[in-house]
Parts: sequence; structure tokens; C-alpha cells
Amino acid sequence: MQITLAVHGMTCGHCEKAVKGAVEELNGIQGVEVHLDTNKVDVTYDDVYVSKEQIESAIEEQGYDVVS
Ligand SMILES: [Cu+2]
Repeated sequence: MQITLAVHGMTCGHCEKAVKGAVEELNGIQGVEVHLDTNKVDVTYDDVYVSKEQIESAIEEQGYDVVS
């Protein structure tokens, strides 16, 4: 599975690391790419192990808003 999430509130390299790290800690994540310029996060994952909802929650727990 490959999804692109729109995430509000990411402004710098620290935010990028926080989001990337939180998502990478989940099971079944194959790749995470954060695009600060477009506020997008690309996630590649195996949906046997992790759901889109869990990925969104992990990002929100870091204090960022997932808007799509
Ligand atoms: Cu930041």
C-alpha cells in the first residue's frame, strides 16, 4: 500500500524527524518520506500489519494534524 497524507504543522527538520520516527516505529512500515514544502507525507506499508488509521494516529500523537 502507498498513501500520501496531508499533514499540517510541520515546519522544520525537527518536525520531519518526529513524524518520520513515529511512523517508522509502527510494524509493517516499508518507507516514509516527509515533504516539508508541500506538507505531504508519503508512506509505504503492508496493510496486513498496520492500518492507515494507526499511521494517522502516530502522526497526531506527535502534535500534528492529519487533514487527509
Ligand atoms: Cu519543526
